[in-house]
Amino acid sequence: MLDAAFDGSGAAAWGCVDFGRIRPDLSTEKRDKVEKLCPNPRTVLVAAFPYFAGETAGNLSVYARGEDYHLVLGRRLNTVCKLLREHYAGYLFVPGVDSSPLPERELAFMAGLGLRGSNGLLILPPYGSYVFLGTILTDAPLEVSTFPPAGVCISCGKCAAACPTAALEGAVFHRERCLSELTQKKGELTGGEEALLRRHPYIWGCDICQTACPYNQGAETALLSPFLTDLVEHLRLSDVSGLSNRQFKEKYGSRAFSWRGPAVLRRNLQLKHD
Ligand code: B12
Ligand code: SF4
Ligand code: SF4
Repeated sequence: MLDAAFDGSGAAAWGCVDFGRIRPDLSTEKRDKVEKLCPNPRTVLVAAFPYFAGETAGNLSVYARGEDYHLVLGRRLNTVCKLLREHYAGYLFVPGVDSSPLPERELAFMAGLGLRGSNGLLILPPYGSYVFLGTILTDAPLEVSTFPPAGVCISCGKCAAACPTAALEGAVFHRERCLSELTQKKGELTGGEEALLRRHPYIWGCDICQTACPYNQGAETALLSPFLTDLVEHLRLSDVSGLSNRQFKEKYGSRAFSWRGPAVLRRNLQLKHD
């Protein structure tokens, strides 16, 4: 039944984890959020959706070039949930993408999906680490996956060596130094942060530790057309200057790079022009 539900959803792999395994890792705040969504959580389904669209130049990170993955995965997971509700009447099925209180990568690793990359990301050959994760939280006692937990990557160290800010330091991730974080940070940046962004090839997100990874060389492309067509690979200052918030939303509201509004993109683009 579950295979049938995920079949055709655009997921390349999926698995099921007992909620009890992830519960101890959640803060009280996150547990409360989970229980608000689903008062008696029993299992979590986790699925990986490839998004690579090929090697092309641009100043937007690859993950943000197609339609916003929150929208795409949201639609796909809703269809899966609809089928599950018909089959398991009386149970709750709650889809989640990114903004959910669930640690999506850790769930994927527990379900035995792909490999644990030293850059912190889930690698799913032949799609590399270019996969988004989505979850379905439920109070249904679904059969949990019996695959062994995810293995580890070849640990070649190329991601850490390529990272321009030394954000990857063994098992430690310095989030505050990560350029993906800095491009998405609202408000004023420090002089040091500005200097880092000036040298950064992207104005939104960062793919450097992914492009360095051997598993991403010749990665297979996405299975879903919203990640392959109508791409925005590059933004110029003229694309976002002079737009009101409303005009910006109309133009780019369905893009993952729009969630912080136009001011952050303008700031990042202006840094390149200074
Ligand atoms: C906050 C966040 C960020 C922050 C902080 C990232 C971080 N490494 O902590 C910022 C803005 C920097 C970020 C950047 C990116 N993100 Co992000 N992010 C998230 C988000 C919303 C929450 C992550 C979180 O803190 N979870 C709580 C922790 C406790 O759980 P966890 O994520 O499972 O992590 C566990 C382990 O994996 C490990 N761990 C966590 N980080 C790291 C880092 C290293 C180096 C190591 C060794 C271990 C490790 O410790 C945790 C406890 O077991 C998730 C979505 C979600 N709800 O999970 C997406 C998510 C992790 N991000 C994603 C993506 C695609 C990215 C970017 C590639 C986007 C881009 N191109 O710019 C970069 C990659 C940067 C990087 N090398 O990690 C995907 C990852 C898909 C995949 N293949 O793994 C996710 C799952 C979103 C999604 N729905 O697909 N992200
Ligand atoms: S996303 Fe960029 S800045 Fe962040 S860890 Fe990877 S290479 Fe470093
Ligand atoms: S670059 Fe090497 S160490 Fe880093 S995630 Fe890829 S295989 Fe692992």
